[in-house]
Amino acid sequence: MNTFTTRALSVCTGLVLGLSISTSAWSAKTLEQVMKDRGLTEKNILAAAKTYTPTGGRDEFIVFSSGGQSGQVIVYGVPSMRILKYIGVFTPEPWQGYGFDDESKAVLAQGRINGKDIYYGDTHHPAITETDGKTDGHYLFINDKANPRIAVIDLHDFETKQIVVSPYFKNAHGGAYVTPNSEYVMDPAQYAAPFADEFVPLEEFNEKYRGGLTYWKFNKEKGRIDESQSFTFEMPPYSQDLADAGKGPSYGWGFNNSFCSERYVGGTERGRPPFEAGCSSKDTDFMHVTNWKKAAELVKAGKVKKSKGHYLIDMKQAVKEGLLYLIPEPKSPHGVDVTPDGKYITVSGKLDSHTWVYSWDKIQKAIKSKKFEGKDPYGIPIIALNDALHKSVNVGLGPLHTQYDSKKCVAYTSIYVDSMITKWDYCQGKVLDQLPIHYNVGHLMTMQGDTMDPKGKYLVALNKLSIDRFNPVGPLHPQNHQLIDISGEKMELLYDMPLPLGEPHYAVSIAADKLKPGVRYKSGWNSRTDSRSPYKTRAGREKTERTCDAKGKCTVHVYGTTIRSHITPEIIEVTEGDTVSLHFTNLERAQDEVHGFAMYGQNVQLSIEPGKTASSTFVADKAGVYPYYCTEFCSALHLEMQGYLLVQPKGYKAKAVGLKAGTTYTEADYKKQVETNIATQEVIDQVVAFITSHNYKDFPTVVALVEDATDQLGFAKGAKQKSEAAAAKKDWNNAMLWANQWWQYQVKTADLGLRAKTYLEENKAKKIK
Ligand code: K7E
Ligand code: CUA
Repeated sequence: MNTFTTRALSVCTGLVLGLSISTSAWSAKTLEQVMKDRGLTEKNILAAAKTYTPTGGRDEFIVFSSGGQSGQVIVYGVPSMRILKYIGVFTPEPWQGYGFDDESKAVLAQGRINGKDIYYGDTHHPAITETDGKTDGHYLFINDKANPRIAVIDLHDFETKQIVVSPYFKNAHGGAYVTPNSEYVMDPAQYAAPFADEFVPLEEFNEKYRGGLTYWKFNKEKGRIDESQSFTFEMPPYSQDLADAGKGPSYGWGFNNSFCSERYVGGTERGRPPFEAGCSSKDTDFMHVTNWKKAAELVKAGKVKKSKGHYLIDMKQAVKEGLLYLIPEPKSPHGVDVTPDGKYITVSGKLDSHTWVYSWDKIQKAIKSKKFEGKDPYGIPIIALNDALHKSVNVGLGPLHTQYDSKKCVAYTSIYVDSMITKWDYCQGKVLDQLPIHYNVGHLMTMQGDTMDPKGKYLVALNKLSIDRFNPVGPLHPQNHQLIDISGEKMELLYDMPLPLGEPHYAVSIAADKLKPGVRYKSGWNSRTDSRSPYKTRAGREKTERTCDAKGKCTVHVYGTTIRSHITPEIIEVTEGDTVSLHFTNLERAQDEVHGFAMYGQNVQLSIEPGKTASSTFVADKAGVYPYYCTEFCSALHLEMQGYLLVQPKGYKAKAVGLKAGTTYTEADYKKQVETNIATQEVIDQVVAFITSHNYKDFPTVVALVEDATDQLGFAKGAKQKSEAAAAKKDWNNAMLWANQWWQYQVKTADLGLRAKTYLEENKAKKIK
């Protein structure tokens, strides 16, 4: 057996042995024994069978959950409840290099408030783009409540591409909700504040503080929000809350609720009762009904004025043009949800036990016949409750949010105070089933349950408290997402998933097969702007350029590359005080061959996915030695993927001695290495013969591996030539080192080849010759 296979086998057997020792005792047990040992019931086993996903298995649905105070998005699968990714959105996230590379810093900078960097977000409501009211899986939006912002995430690479800031609001809870063709993203304000960025005393609350609702225009082709075509409705200083867009018969309209329509301003310091008393004294608040389609036409016709660069529809204009109406809704509501057919709108009052079902048909009739019960203090017409209500259903104490089933008329409402899910019929107005939840459920989510195309099957309860559900980890508990089977008459609880990252308010789901994310970028890609990076670097074209301005300020641009297993350049020399701008292009084409780039003491951490170009700029303000390395275990010689930034003191002169390695090599060393390489080549040839004698082209995974292996073998050839050239000059040191490099590429080739061979064997590839 030659050196290579011996080494490769020793690695493999180690893995296999470890596994077999630990599983042999387990696998000998029968199912009954395991159930007895772990105290599992038959119901538990059934739940496990419904959620367990064997190794290599995939989920039917993908969930995008808000990451709450983490300012991120959490991605997981249903029914396995396995977490797949955290997406950095409003908060720097080092694994993805988000907020560390120049490209993503530019995205975060779009979210500055009054010029100040904001390093976190309070994400609440994600929304997937829709086409004809159905989730299409192209983009995801999420809002930041604390700082009134909306982010755009591209689902082709799961990266945040854009952040927009409201020019008027001082926070915004109710975004993001999309209109049926993602024409607009709805984003209502929450706590009223002056639209101007100036001090206004609370005594002038009624006159100068305002609420509102923004319709952000989304450009589907560009995949970006177009701020210049977005418009905002000025609204009374009620605390506008969640929103939803009309669909089907209610297409063109939007709905959002509000609380504290009492317009109470608090002030326990001034001897007044607290907010919670003053904001819940009336029996009803107001649902706001807006006509976005007509508003968009007015914008297009140039009939809406711009203020702070955005179109602003003031209340006077909205009333005059028939764009804004109010309808009483149950006390302190939380959630407004349009039914999949667009005929009804459900609203729950947190302090009521009823969910109210409004009829779009009735609302429309009242608007058309101008039948109003009066006006609010700002002159907005109010439609009487009786002229809008279809049913009011007693669903339980503290109802919050509603989602829909694939079955007609079936809805699910989260019941906060009673800690349960109520399944009910919104056409007939009757309760069908109730299931206890642990504990205090906030939002709930059925599969695609907020679209015109709900899939039923599963429901996830997003609970506010987890108390005793998991192993204790200190006073700050994980959140709990509970998976529920809703395929039958009765709801069945299947699984508890702890989420250790912020309060995940809301989540949206999509059938997994609708998502088509890529595995690599076009070569030299700036993933944040979706265009070729000006710093794209090809193999062999790496360079370092230093330019100085008239004042003697110098900038060093490093155009580098990464590929298994080296960073080019390996030595970077700059002078103290230089601005250093590193640009690395990952030359890999292979799936999952990401290289990281971290450097001592400079806050540099890049994640360079195949094809990506990522940059980092900093001032080398202190002379010293700064090692850098790759942070992804990308290959056997990953640890050797390293280099040095040498920051030389001003006026430094190198003493004329060459670089010296600790070891020198002889002709015998060189010959021994060449022998190994020849033996390794035989293994490669055998593997190649196996692959090419099978129908490997029918397996895209194998085709990609073969492509990568071919690349590596090409590099091996280059190193071999250098080795032979050095040997011809009897430069045994370099001959041996290049021969070793040649072997490194062979090892990578063989590794890929063996992976391809195993894949073909496991997937029963056919012999073709
Ligand atoms: Cu927590 Cu939608 Cu912000 Cu309800 S929200 S629970
Ligand atoms: Cu590249 Cu480790």
